[in-house]
Amino acid sequence: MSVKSKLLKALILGAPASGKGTISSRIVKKYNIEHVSSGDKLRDHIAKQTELGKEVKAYLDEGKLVPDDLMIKFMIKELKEVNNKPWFLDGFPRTVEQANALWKVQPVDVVLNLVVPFDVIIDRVKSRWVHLPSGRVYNIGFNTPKQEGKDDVTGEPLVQRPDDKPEAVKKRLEIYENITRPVIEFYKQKGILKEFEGRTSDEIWPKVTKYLDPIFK
Ligand code: G5P
Ligand code: MG
Repeated sequence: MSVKSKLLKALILGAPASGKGTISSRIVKKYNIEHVSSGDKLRDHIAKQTELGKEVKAYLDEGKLVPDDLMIKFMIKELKEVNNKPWFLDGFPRTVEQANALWKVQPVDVVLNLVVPFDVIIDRVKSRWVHLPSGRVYNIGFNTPKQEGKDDVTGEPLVQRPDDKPEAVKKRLEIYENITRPVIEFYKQKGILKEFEGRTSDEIWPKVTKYLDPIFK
Protein backbone atom coordinates (compact mmCIF):
# COMPACT_ATOMS: atom_id res chain seq x y z
CA MET A 1 0.00 0.00 0.00
CA SER A 2 1.28 3.46 -0.79
CA VAL A 3 0.05 6.93 0.13
CA LYS A 4 0.79 7.97 -3.44
CA SER A 5 -2.05 5.79 -4.64
CA LYS A 6 -4.27 6.13 -1.62
CA LEU A 7 -4.98 8.59 1.21
CA LEU A 8 -3.91 6.59 4.24
CA LYS A 9 -6.33 6.34 7.16
CA ALA A 10 -4.67 5.05 10.31
CA LEU A 11 -5.29 4.96 14.04
CA ILE A 12 -3.56 4.21 17.30
CA LEU A 13 -4.91 2.21 20.25
CA GLY A 14 -3.47 1.78 23.73
CA ALA A 15 -4.30 2.19 27.41
CA PRO A 16 -4.51 5.67 28.99
CA ALA A 17 -1.04 7.25 29.08
CA SER A 18 0.49 4.41 27.04
CA GLY A 19 2.06 7.08 24.81
CA LYS A 20 -0.54 7.44 22.05
CA GLY A 21 -0.14 11.24 21.97
CA THR A 22 3.67 11.02 22.12
CA ILE A 23 3.99 8.44 19.33
CA SER A 24 1.27 10.20 17.27
CA SER A 25 3.09 13.52 17.36
CA ARG A 26 6.28 11.82 16.10
CA ILE A 27 4.30 10.06 13.34
CA VAL A 28 2.55 13.22 12.10
CA LYS A 29 5.89 15.06 12.02
CA LYS A 30 7.80 12.31 10.20
CA TYR A 31 5.10 11.36 7.68
CA ASN A 32 3.31 14.70 7.34
CA ILE A 33 -0.19 13.48 8.10
CA GLU A 34 -3.04 15.03 10.09
CA HIS A 35 -3.30 14.14 13.80
CA VAL A 36 -6.89 13.88 15.06
CA SER A 37 -7.00 13.30 18.83
CA SER A 38 -10.48 12.93 20.34
CA GLY A 39 -9.21 13.75 23.85
CA ASP A 40 -7.34 16.91 22.70
CA LYS A 41 -10.43 18.09 20.81
CA LEU A 42 -12.72 17.52 23.78
CA ARG A 43 -10.30 19.30 26.16
CA ASP A 44 -10.17 22.23 23.74
CA HIS A 45 -13.99 22.48 23.82
CA ILE A 46 -13.91 22.36 27.63
CA ALA A 47 -11.26 25.11 27.79
CA LYS A 48 -13.31 27.29 25.42
CA GLN A 49 -16.51 26.52 27.38
CA THR A 50 -18.50 25.63 24.26
CA GLU A 51 -21.89 23.87 24.54
CA LEU A 52 -20.16 20.54 23.82
CA GLY A 53 -17.42 21.37 26.32
CA LYS A 54 -19.99 21.96 29.07
CA GLU A 55 -21.77 18.73 28.17
CA VAL A 56 -18.66 16.52 28.32
CA LYS A 57 -16.62 18.12 31.13
CA ALA A 58 -17.86 15.88 33.96
CA TYR A 59 -17.14 12.72 31.96
CA LEU A 60 -13.54 13.72 31.33
CA ASP A 61 -12.91 14.97 34.87
CA GLU A 62 -14.07 11.65 36.31
CA GLY A 63 -12.27 9.53 33.72
CA LYS A 64 -15.53 8.16 32.27
CA LEU A 65 -16.29 7.65 28.58
CA VAL A 66 -18.39 10.24 26.77
CA PRO A 67 -21.60 8.47 25.50
CA ASP A 68 -21.24 6.74 22.12
CA ASP A 69 -23.96 8.65 20.22
CA LEU A 70 -22.44 12.02 21.10
CA MET A 71 -18.87 10.86 20.43
CA ILE A 72 -19.66 9.21 17.09
CA LYS A 73 -21.48 12.28 15.75
CA PHE A 74 -18.66 14.58 16.89
CA MET A 75 -15.74 12.55 15.51
CA ILE A 76 -17.33 11.68 12.15
CA LYS A 77 -17.88 15.42 11.62
CA GLU A 78 -14.28 16.21 12.64
CA LEU A 79 -12.94 13.61 10.20
CA LYS A 80 -15.01 15.03 7.35
CA GLU A 81 -13.25 18.33 7.94
CA VAL A 82 -9.83 16.75 7.26
CA ASN A 83 -10.15 17.16 3.53
CA ASN A 84 -7.96 15.24 1.12
CA LYS A 85 -5.19 14.51 3.62
CA PRO A 86 -4.14 11.22 5.14
CA TRP A 87 -5.15 11.19 8.83
CA PHE A 88 -4.03 9.54 12.01
CA LEU A 89 -6.65 9.05 14.73
CA ASP A 90 -5.81 8.89 18.43
CA GLY A 91 -8.39 8.12 21.16
CA PHE A 92 -11.23 7.10 18.84
CA PRO A 93 -12.76 4.52 18.57
CA ARG A 94 -12.86 3.33 22.17
CA THR A 95 -15.90 1.05 22.07
CA VAL A 96 -16.96 -1.62 19.57
CA GLU A 97 -20.01 0.53 18.75
CA GLN A 98 -17.68 3.43 17.81
CA ALA A 99 -15.44 1.09 15.79
CA ASN A 100 -18.44 -0.19 13.83
CA ALA A 101 -19.73 3.33 13.16
CA LEU A 102 -16.31 4.47 11.90
CA TRP A 103 -15.88 1.39 9.73
CA LYS A 104 -19.21 2.11 8.02
CA VAL A 105 -18.25 5.65 6.97
CA GLN A 106 -14.49 5.17 6.64
CA PRO A 107 -12.70 1.81 6.82
CA VAL A 108 -9.17 2.35 8.13
CA ASP A 109 -6.03 0.88 6.56
CA VAL A 110 -3.62 0.55 9.48
CA VAL A 111 -4.15 0.14 13.24
CA LEU A 112 -1.27 0.38 15.72
CA ASN A 113 -1.70 -0.90 19.28
CA LEU A 114 0.68 0.18 22.05
CA VAL A 115 1.27 -2.39 24.77
CA VAL A 116 2.76 -0.79 27.90
CA PRO A 117 2.59 -2.36 31.40
CA PHE A 118 0.11 -0.70 33.82
CA ASP A 119 2.78 -0.09 36.51
CA VAL A 120 4.69 2.11 34.02
CA ILE A 121 1.48 3.99 33.17
CA ILE A 122 0.54 4.73 36.78
CA ASP A 123 4.02 6.17 37.35
CA ARG A 124 3.87 8.35 34.24
CA VAL A 125 0.61 10.19 34.82
CA LYS A 126 1.94 11.65 38.07
CA SER A 127 4.48 13.76 36.17
CA ARG A 128 2.44 14.69 33.07
CA TRP A 129 1.97 18.38 32.21
CA VAL A 130 0.05 19.62 29.16
CA HIS A 131 -0.32 22.78 27.09
CA LEU A 132 -4.08 22.79 26.55
CA PRO A 133 -4.38 24.98 23.41
CA SER A 134 -1.95 22.83 21.37
CA GLY A 135 -2.20 19.45 23.13
CA ARG A 136 1.62 19.42 23.57
CA VAL A 137 2.50 17.07 26.38
CA TYR A 138 5.50 16.94 28.73
CA ASN A 139 6.70 14.53 31.37
CA ILE A 140 9.18 15.49 34.04
CA GLY A 141 12.33 13.41 33.46
CA PHE A 142 11.27 12.22 29.98
CA ASN A 143 10.57 15.36 27.96
CA THR A 144 10.87 18.04 30.66
CA PRO A 145 9.79 21.55 29.55
CA LYS A 146 12.73 23.93 29.04
CA GLN A 147 11.27 26.28 31.64
CA GLU A 148 9.37 24.76 34.57
CA GLY A 149 5.58 24.98 34.13
CA LYS A 150 5.81 26.72 30.71
CA ASP A 151 5.16 25.50 27.14
CA ASP A 152 8.39 25.38 25.06
CA VAL A 153 6.80 27.01 21.99
CA THR A 154 4.48 29.69 23.37
CA GLY A 155 5.77 30.16 26.93
CA GLU A 156 2.16 29.79 28.14
CA PRO A 157 1.37 27.95 31.40
CA LEU A 158 1.20 24.16 31.54
CA VAL A 159 -1.53 22.41 33.54
CA GLN A 160 -2.12 18.94 34.98
CA ARG A 161 -5.15 17.07 33.65
CA PRO A 162 -8.00 16.59 36.15
CA ASP A 163 -8.30 12.98 34.99
CA ASP A 164 -4.68 12.32 36.01
CA LYS A 165 -5.78 12.28 39.69
CA PRO A 166 -5.33 8.74 41.11
CA GLU A 167 -9.09 7.99 41.38
CA ALA A 168 -9.74 9.03 37.76
CA VAL A 169 -6.71 7.08 36.49
CA LYS A 170 -8.03 3.96 38.24
CA LYS A 171 -11.42 4.45 36.56
CA ARG A 172 -9.81 5.02 33.12
CA LEU A 173 -7.75 1.81 33.39
CA GLU A 174 -10.87 -0.18 34.43
CA ILE A 175 -12.83 1.19 31.47
CA TYR A 176 -9.93 0.36 29.18
CA GLU A 177 -9.86 -3.24 30.37
CA ASN A 178 -13.62 -3.80 30.17
CA ILE A 179 -14.80 -1.66 27.26
CA THR A 180 -11.87 -0.69 25.04
CA ARG A 181 -9.95 -3.98 24.92
CA PRO A 182 -12.61 -5.60 22.63
CA VAL A 183 -11.80 -2.88 20.04
CA ILE A 184 -8.36 -4.50 19.65
CA GLU A 185 -10.09 -7.78 18.79
CA PHE A 186 -12.34 -5.92 16.28
CA TYR A 187 -9.30 -4.77 14.26
CA LYS A 188 -7.42 -8.05 14.75
CA GLN A 189 -10.30 -9.79 12.98
CA LYS A 190 -10.07 -7.31 10.11
CA GLY A 191 -6.39 -8.33 9.77
CA ILE A 192 -5.02 -4.77 10.06
CA LEU A 193 -3.74 -4.66 13.67
CA LYS A 194 -0.05 -4.36 14.53
CA GLU A 195 1.10 -4.45 18.17
CA PHE A 196 4.13 -2.62 19.63
CA GLU A 197 5.34 -3.55 23.07
CA GLY A 198 7.71 -1.65 25.34
CA ARG A 199 8.23 0.20 28.62
CA THR A 200 9.19 3.51 26.98
CA SER A 201 8.14 5.46 23.90
CA ASP A 202 11.79 5.55 22.79
CA GLU A 203 11.85 1.74 22.84
CA ILE A 204 8.59 1.57 20.84
CA TRP A 205 9.35 4.33 18.28
CA PRO A 206 11.98 2.49 16.13
CA LYS A 207 9.61 -0.49 15.85
CA VAL A 208 6.85 1.85 14.65
CA THR A 209 9.01 3.51 11.99
CA LYS A 210 10.28 0.13 10.78
CA TYR A 211 6.64 -0.85 10.24
CA LEU A 212 5.40 2.45 8.77
CA ASP A 213 8.36 3.39 6.51
CA PRO A 214 7.46 0.89 3.76
CA ILE A 215 3.77 1.86 3.99
CA PHE A 216 4.57 5.55 3.47
CA LYS A 217 7.17 4.99 0.71
P1 G5P B 1 -7.62 10.81 25.92
O1 G5P B 1 -7.10 12.18 25.88
O2 G5P B 1 -7.67 10.02 24.67
P2 G5P B 1 -6.25 8.61 27.24
O3 G5P B 1 -6.62 8.29 28.63
O4 G5P B 1 -6.59 7.58 26.25
O5 G5P B 1 -6.81 10.08 27.06
P3 G5P B 1 -3.84 9.86 27.36
O6 G5P B 1 -3.92 10.02 28.85
O7 G5P B 1 -4.00 11.06 26.50
O8 G5P B 1 -4.80 8.74 26.92
P4 G5P B 1 -1.65 8.90 25.79
O9 G5P B 1 -1.99 9.87 24.72
O10 G5P B 1 -1.74 7.44 25.49
O11 G5P B 1 -2.43 9.18 27.12
O12 G5P B 1 -0.18 9.15 26.33
P5 G5P B 1 0.79 10.44 26.25
O13 G5P B 1 0.04 11.65 26.62
O14 G5P B 1 1.57 10.40 24.98
O15 G5P B 1 1.81 10.02 27.40
C1 G5P B 1 1.42 10.01 28.74
C2 G5P B 1 2.48 10.73 29.56
O16 G5P B 1 3.66 9.95 29.57
C3 G5P B 1 2.92 12.11 29.01
O17 G5P B 1 3.25 12.96 30.08
C4 G5P B 1 4.17 11.79 28.16
O18 G5P B 1 5.07 12.89 28.06
C5 G5P B 1 4.76 10.67 29.01
N1 G5P B 1 5.55 9.69 28.29
C6 G5P B 1 5.36 9.17 27.05
N2 G5P B 1 6.30 8.27 26.78
C7 G5P B 1 7.10 8.19 27.89
C8 G5P B 1 8.25 7.42 28.25
O19 G5P B 1 8.75 6.59 27.48
N3 G5P B 1 8.77 7.63 29.50
C9 G5P B 1 8.25 8.53 30.38
N4 G5P B 1 8.81 8.68 31.57
N5 G5P B 1 7.17 9.28 30.07
C10 G5P B 1 6.60 9.10 28.86
O20 G5P B 1 -9.09 10.80 26.53
C11 G5P B 1 -9.39 11.53 27.68
C12 G5P B 1 -10.86 11.42 28.00
O21 G5P B 1 -11.63 11.96 26.91
C13 G5P B 1 -12.83 11.22 26.73
C14 G5P B 1 -12.89 10.24 27.90
O22 G5P B 1 -13.52 10.87 28.97
C15 G5P B 1 -11.40 10.01 28.20
O23 G5P B 1 -11.18 9.53 29.52
N6 G5P B 1 -12.77 10.55 25.42
C16 G5P B 1 -13.68 9.69 24.95
N7 G5P B 1 -14.83 9.21 25.48
C17 G5P B 1 -15.53 8.32 24.74
N8 G5P B 1 -15.12 7.89 23.52
C18 G5P B 1 -13.97 8.35 22.95
N9 G5P B 1 -13.57 7.91 21.75
C19 G5P B 1 -13.20 9.29 23.67
N10 G5P B 1 -12.03 9.95 23.42
C20 G5P B 1 -11.78 10.70 24.49
MG1 MG C 1 -3.47 11.40 24.53
